[in-house]
Amino acid sequence: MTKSAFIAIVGCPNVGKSSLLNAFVGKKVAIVSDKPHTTRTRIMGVVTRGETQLVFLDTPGVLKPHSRLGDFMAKSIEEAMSGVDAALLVVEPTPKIRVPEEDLLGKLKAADLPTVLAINKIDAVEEKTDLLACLAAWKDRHGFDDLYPVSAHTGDGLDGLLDKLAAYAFESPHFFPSDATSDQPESVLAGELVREQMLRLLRQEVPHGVAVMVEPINERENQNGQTVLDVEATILCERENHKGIIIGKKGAMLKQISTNARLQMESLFGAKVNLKCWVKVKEDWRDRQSILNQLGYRI
Ligand SMILES: Nc1nc2c(ncn2[C@@H]2O[C@H](COP(=O)(O)OP(=O)(O)OP(=O)(O)O)[C@@H](O)[C@H]2O)c(=O)[nH]1
Ligand SMILES: [Mg+2]
Repeated sequence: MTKSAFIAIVGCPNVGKSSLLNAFVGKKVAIVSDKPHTTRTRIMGVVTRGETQLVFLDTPGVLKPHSRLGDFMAKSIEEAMSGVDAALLVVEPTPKIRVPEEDLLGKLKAADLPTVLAINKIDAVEEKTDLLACLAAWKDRHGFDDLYPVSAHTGDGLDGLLDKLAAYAFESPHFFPSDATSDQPESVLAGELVREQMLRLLRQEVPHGVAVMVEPINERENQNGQTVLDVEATILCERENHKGIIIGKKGAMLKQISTNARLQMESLFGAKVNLKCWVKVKEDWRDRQSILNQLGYRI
């Protein structure tokens, strides 16, 4: 008898939602960076263990929208929270409860959604008493089904958390094949890996103003019989000077971005990748609905 559950992963920016999703799935299906607002769309990650399939919905960190892209990000959190079987609220290992978290708690309560709390990054906590203070601060809030101190980096606590989440599964067909890991097509994952390198290598305002469009990926065999994926990515940025920064001196930055992204793609797709990247300026793309639609930032 097969079982499934849909689980929304919610929380403030940068708390490690996407890192946890990747740790659950065992593969990088969502990009990660040390800058807030890395995730822009709802991304599904799939974990199938025997009869039970868990479908996780990773969401952008809660924020106040400042553009149409921001509106879309906020809506994708709301959408993820409706129609799931449970929510996983991820927080930093500190006793401080932040305003957006208070808002989220209100929404989870209104939706009457069973919620588990994950206190992430416990590997970074030096004093045990700090963690105890954090547990105490959250314990009596909201009526969580359970609280789990975990680390997406070391894997600490994740088995117990997954077992707990699996208990929300109910009798139903599986929604994805048992070997599926994500609902994102390869071209979207490839674009995200390019964006991830920009988040890592460039200063804050530049990567937040970029989007990456990838043509349908062509698969072929080279003369040695190896599978090669041809990936053509166009990086959209908001200003001429940003274009200059992305390309770098004699193209050095763009080369670094594409080499790193290509290596990530090769490990994710298990094939050789031939990646070509172009940079184009499209002012105000974050507020232009037609471009947002093309990029898939629409509900
Ligand atoms: N020490 C430590 N750092 C972590 C852990 N999990 C995530 N991080 C770091 O926290 C930062 C944010 O991680 P993400 O997974 O991108 O966070 P997010 O919540 O998805 O962020 P947004 O998509 O921007 O909302 C990255 O620098 C991660 O490496 C953890 O278990 N321990
Ligand atoms: Mg994220």
